[in-house]
Amino acid sequence: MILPALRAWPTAVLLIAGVAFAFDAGKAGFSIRYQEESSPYRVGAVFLMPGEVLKIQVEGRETGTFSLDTIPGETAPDSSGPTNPAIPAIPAIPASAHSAPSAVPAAVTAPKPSAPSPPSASAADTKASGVRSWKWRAPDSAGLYPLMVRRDGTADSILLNAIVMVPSDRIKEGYLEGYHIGSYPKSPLKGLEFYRTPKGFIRVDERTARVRISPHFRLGQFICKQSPSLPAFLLLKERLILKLELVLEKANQAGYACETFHVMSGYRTPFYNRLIGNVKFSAHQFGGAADIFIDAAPQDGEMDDLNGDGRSDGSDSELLFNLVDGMSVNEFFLPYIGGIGKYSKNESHGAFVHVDVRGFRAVW
Ligand SMILES: [Ca+2]
Ligand SMILES: [Ca+2]
Repeated sequence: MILPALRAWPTAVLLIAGVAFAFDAGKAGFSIRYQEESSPYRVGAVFLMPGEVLKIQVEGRETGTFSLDTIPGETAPDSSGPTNPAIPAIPAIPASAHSAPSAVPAAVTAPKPSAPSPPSASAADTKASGVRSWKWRAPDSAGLYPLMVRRDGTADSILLNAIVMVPSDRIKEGYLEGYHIGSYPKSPLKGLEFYRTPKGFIRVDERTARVRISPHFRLGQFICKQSPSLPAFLLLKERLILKLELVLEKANQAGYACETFHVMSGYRTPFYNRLIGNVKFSAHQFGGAADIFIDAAPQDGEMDDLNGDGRSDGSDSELLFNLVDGMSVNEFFLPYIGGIGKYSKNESHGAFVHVDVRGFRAVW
């Protein structure tokens, strides 16, 4: 079931894949931090409640000055820098002082006591580092508000698509603007934040379905399969998007050339989750899970024959599963740890792998 609005896009990907495809991870020359996430991607997304204040920071000790542009919205420089551990207390080193003594052999640099010292942390350094942290207040109306972080004077930038959600208190008898949501468990599983009853939902119409939420994924890929009609509402955790990008990059490095994953199942409403007989606390209901497969050659709606045995089945799922599982040993992957399950082909679905970001390891 493919939404009309999305039909044109997979076709374009197929054409790209058919001609000398080279995977581009889509990373900027710097990273930003927002909510609890860190993202190096040139395109990202963040989901906010009306009026919520979003803090965005350029990470690390990047040189140059940065600016944040919004259309529309309001921005104000964040003056709380020194109190925030993510903002280095040490001012950025000016570009001219990059050959710091510690980076050069001692014999060359051993500074004479009388040698003029490089400029100390001062107003000049602050000017060189510039503003790199902002607070942006989300508007009161639900919708898409693109934010652009730019390294001034360069083409280096990150587009963060801020999407203001519709508050969940507008759900009436299980329906939000006519869309069947159902009802969430009254309290979260084991008190975990991941399973908290959602405060708001992302409204997806034909336009926002096509919005990029990362270099290789669009919002429409995560709509619940309960109905093809729009608008729909969904939940999506920013961390899941980042995890999918990491896994996609790894898959391409492993030789499985693919521009995106086929998301067989992303968000599921409690209504739909119950309909298909899934567990009460399915990670899909909280926007933190995706059932995925690689579908690039051929792009036929089925897992590709990754192991080249002429069949699309559980052994292909196992290869993708092992790839994700193998990432778990890396320290950088710790925030993305979650559930991972492999599924073979049966009469109701093809081969796929479940990944989620529930915060603790679960394997099946
Ligand atoms: Ca395929
Ligand atoms: Ca196979």
